[in-house]
Amino acid sequence: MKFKVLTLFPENLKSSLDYGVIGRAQKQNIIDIEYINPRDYSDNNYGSIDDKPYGGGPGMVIKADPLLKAIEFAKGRASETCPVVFLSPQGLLFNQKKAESYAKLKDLILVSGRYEGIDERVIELTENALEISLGSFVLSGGEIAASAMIDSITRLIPGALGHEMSALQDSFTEDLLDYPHYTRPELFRNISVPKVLVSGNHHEINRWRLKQALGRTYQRRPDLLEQRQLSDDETVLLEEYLEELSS
Ligand code: 9D3
Repeated sequence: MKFKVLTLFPENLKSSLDYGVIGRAQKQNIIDIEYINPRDYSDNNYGSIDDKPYGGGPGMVIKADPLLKAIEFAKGRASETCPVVFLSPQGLLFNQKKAESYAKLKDLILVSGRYEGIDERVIELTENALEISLGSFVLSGGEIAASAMIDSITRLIPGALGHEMSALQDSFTEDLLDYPHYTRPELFRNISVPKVLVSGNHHEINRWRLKQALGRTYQRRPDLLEQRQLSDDETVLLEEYLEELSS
């Protein structure tokens, strides 16, 4: 996968992507990250890429011309139908399903904004454009969002995680929150590890873990359950979880 990231602060982004899983994936050529700075496409001698918003208001807006030129440069080095993701608070919500579909692509162009926003005509003039948000909270810029998105996509590309069980485990509790984890000691400040986990009965352990995952998802993220059909077994486990709560 080749990521092309348009950013006014390539060094900020690079510093977070050159380490850990993503750093390793780059060294192994599983992914490649190219940084493109719209400032290099400024049409004036001062390299200015922003201006005051029409209609007034606070902040500055990234100008259409240098940004679109930078996008066209990126597109010239990518496949014809390559999506162009604009990271923006106005975007559709990013999720694991989107990460999985992007992980299959040959290349992906990411545009991370700053300031109050970008000239809307850039989005209108860009083919295969889509706006993506990470959630309902305010970041100072799109770089952190781009870095989070690259991370979540990269770890889904075969080989990026090494031969870990993590990816396998994920599918067991797909679309569910994780079950609670414990390690030694068995008794800590008067709280003991759930008995079933020290029973050695792996059928019962798996049943308990799935029950906890279902129960916690029901309580904390009911939105995730609404997108997911529960099997008969899972329905029984969730009912048991709720019963155990009230008893
Ligand atoms: C007061 C208007 N703000 C819009 C909510 C302005 C504004 C805030 C933050 C404009 C840009 C930004 C920078 N954020 C991103 O570029 C961004 C973002 C985010 O802030 N939250 C979640 N996902 C994303 S993706 C890109």
